[in-house]
Amino acid sequence: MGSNNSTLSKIPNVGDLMQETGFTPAHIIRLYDRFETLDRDKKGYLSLKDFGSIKGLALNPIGDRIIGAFFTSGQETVDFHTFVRILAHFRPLDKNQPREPNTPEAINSRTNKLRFAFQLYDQDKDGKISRAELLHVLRMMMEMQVTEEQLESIVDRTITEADVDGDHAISFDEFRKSLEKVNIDHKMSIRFLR
Ligand SMILES: [Ca+2]
Ligand SMILES: [Ca+2]
Repeated sequence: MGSNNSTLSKIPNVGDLMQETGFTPAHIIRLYDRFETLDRDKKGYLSLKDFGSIKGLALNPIGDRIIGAFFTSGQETVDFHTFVRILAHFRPLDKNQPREPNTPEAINSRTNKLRFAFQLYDQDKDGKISRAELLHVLRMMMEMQVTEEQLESIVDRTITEADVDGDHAISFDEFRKSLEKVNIDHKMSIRFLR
């Protein structure tokens, strides 16, 4: 336990971080080890290059988009707190732990998971997934499995089915409604923590 406690004591505001993300002390210690391993030059932060060594991401067709999510506010480095906050989106929902009233929504709530997934598509951040944005992501995900023609028809069908207000794009609400029955934890099971 001694060495574990000393890991935790190295992390500023670790109590707040655990509360915000729902990670246990054991999770945080594991993530800290992971962070230190990724930070090969011992800079105290991660750069884009450090993410290249995460195998699960290198193999993920939209791995670049997920890595991009760590750098969303335009900064070029990721500190431990940002690292943990982004990863918290991938923590499975706590089905047996109803939210206490008056507490902020958990990072890994269904809505926040969907928001995270939505912004992987919405690259220009205008709040809508355009046909071109959807086409781009699906092309990455499907790679060689379908022809361009099939891909375009999948995209058109997806937009037609999801688009309620008829602007030929998918808003967050439309996105959420179209994924109502999907198990989001399964969709987001990107196992780069192991
Ligand atoms: Ca957009
Ligand atoms: Ca729409």
